[in-house]
Amino acid sequence: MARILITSALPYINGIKHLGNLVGSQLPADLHARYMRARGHEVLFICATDEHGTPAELAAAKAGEPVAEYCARMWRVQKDIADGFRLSFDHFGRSSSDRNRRLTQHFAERLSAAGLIDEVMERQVYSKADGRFLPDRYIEGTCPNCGYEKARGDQCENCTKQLDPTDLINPRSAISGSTDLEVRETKHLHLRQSAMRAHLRDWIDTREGWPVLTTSIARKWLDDGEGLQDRSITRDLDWGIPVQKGEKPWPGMEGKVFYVWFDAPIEYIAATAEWADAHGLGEDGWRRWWRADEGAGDVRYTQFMGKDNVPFHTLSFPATLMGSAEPWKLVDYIKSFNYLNYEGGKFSTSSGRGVFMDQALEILPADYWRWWLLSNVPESSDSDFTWESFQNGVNKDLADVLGNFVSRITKFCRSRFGEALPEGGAPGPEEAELAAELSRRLAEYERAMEAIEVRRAAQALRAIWVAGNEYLQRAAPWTKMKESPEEAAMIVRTGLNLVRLYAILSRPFIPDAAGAMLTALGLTENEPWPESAEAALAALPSGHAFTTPDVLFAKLDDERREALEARFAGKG
Ligand code: B3M
Ligand code: ZN
Repeated sequence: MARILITSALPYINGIKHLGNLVGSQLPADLHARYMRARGHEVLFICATDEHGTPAELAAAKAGEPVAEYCARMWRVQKDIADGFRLSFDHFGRSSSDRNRRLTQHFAERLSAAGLIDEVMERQVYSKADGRFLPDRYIEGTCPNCGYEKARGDQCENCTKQLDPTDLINPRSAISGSTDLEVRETKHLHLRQSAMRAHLRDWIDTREGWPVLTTSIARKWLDDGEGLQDRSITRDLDWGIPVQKGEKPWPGMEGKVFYVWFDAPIEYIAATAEWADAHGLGEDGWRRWWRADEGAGDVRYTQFMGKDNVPFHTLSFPATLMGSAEPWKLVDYIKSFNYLNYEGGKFSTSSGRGVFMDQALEILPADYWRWWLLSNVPESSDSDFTWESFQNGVNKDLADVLGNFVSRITKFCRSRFGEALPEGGAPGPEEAELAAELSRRLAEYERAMEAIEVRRAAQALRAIWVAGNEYLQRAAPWTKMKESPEEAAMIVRTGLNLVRLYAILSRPFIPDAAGAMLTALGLTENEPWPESAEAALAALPSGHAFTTPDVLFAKLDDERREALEARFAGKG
């Protein structure tokens, strides 16, 4: 048994996420957590809302709410939706927690003591109309790199280039639209990432077996030098973690807060502490996951995120941890994802294009989405959500293959033998062949799940479902009832054991349907992972009672699909 720490990138607080956000971090992280738990490992799965920075302030202002109240309310909304999708976080924290404040200020103090923080007089854009500085998203203008006209002060959404507010051409305030801007001096803290460049490069170069998507992004930043310029870790904002050296004031930095990307990843640690607090586990409770000198040496830590978050996790956050000169646990594996598009374009909140997490759950239960999203995850390239593909995945894989199998075998047994596994007969060559195929497929499935190759795992699981259907079709117990009822009984027993096996193997992907299958068989979620396919085919003995479950998956018909297509097409 191993100890496995899993974090998903923290969803930003400013609104409900779309399906692309879900499939780019939280959902595959949940798949991994569920699988590792099923294999008997000690798993800690952590997520939280990312609550600081300009987007939170802007969204709260738009909602007409004080930002603290806005964040508290949106945390609840996001938590309920996460529950709705059955994301099995051990803790869903908040980056505005007191734990995160203390840890963030602690890291700043350590980095300063290590000589890795410079106090720099910066030239920042000040808006006279708004009476304030305009950091990050408070300012918009034309991207100097690609000419996109709605680039924000921190980054161009179009070409992903990281920007400084003063880089923008034709800048304007995102609050008032005012162009009456001037550049003023203001003091900020810079993290000397450049001083850690060689160290970070060594670390990246020695990460074996990391996905190319992850390391190529990290190397690009290292080589360009772009990501490793010394970057400001503070802002002129009200909302955020006050700049302090540990619990002491930081002279000259009064009224400023840490930059959201400085404190957000620290929340992975802080949320673990929040979790320990909530369970009365004390300081050791979280430190054994995060401090190499206090037991975290044998933890395997995996992070999940979209590709745009990779630089912060391969360079900035490790720089914070390494720079502290304390033995913090570094990530062992970063699984990153490409983007999910919507019907050939981008998801868009502003034009109502694409499906958002709350809407999805109103349309169909979580499992339908989980299955399609995970089996089409943008792993090796961007992928595209289309209603047609979704309809196909639901109708073919879930309804025709898995759902149909479960319904056919349970109904047949009930009508011919009653609701218990029938007695008689002994497995023959057909069953041996089935066992051999399943054991090959099972090994494939396990290999893919261990390696977090999500699409491959989904394919292997689908092939396992198909194998059962084909077996049932070949063995045809309905035609054997007359000439050889014993043999028919044995086939039915094998089929009902397949239902059990499918429930156990499918749980990480479709937990609700798997739960319904187990319940129908009078079993609980504690059914162990199969030792072998052969043993699994005979796990439930004759006489074991079951109930016939309701339809597991309903089909999505053309009419409904067309209505949904129209509803989410966006305005214009
Ligand atoms: N909040 C993701 C985003 O909103 C960002 C992730 C933080 S992970 C520490 O793009
Ligand atoms: Zn650009």
